Amino acid sequence: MKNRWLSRIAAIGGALSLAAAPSIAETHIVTASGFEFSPDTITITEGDTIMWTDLSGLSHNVVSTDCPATVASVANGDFSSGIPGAVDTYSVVFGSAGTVCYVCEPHGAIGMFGTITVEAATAPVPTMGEWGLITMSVLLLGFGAFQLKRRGTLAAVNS
Ligand SMILES: [Cu+2]
Repeated sequence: MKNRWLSRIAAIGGALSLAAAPSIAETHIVTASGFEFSPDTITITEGDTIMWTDLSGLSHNVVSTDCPATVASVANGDFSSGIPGAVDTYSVVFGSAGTVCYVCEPHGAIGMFGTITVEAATAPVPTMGEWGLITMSVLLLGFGAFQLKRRGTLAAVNS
């Protein structure tokens, strides 16, 4: 009887831990390729990072602008990699859903700009308390499986 309850608790715990499975934040690379960003449009998930690379070779930078980005776009102050060519890589974490536009200041007028679409995360990232609950659920699931296996073994011995 006790084992049956443990098994049920373990099954519920397993289901809870699957339901609360966190989405893993990713880093997406956008390369300054010649006088273009590649890719120049990208869709990411809330919490993801964009890392721009190869900014120093042809003196590029990355500055946020209002959307849509155009050849006339200017910095809006949300983020900036600084003086063109000063850094080779630059990263920004996008924590909220929406559309973000950016431009390379020296080359924006010849079309070097891009757009990032940030989609809402499908599941919230668990808090530390939720991680504890998930850990406990996995342990209960494992214990339940162990109990089921042990009962099966005992039944075989007794028959
Ligand atoms: Cu540039």
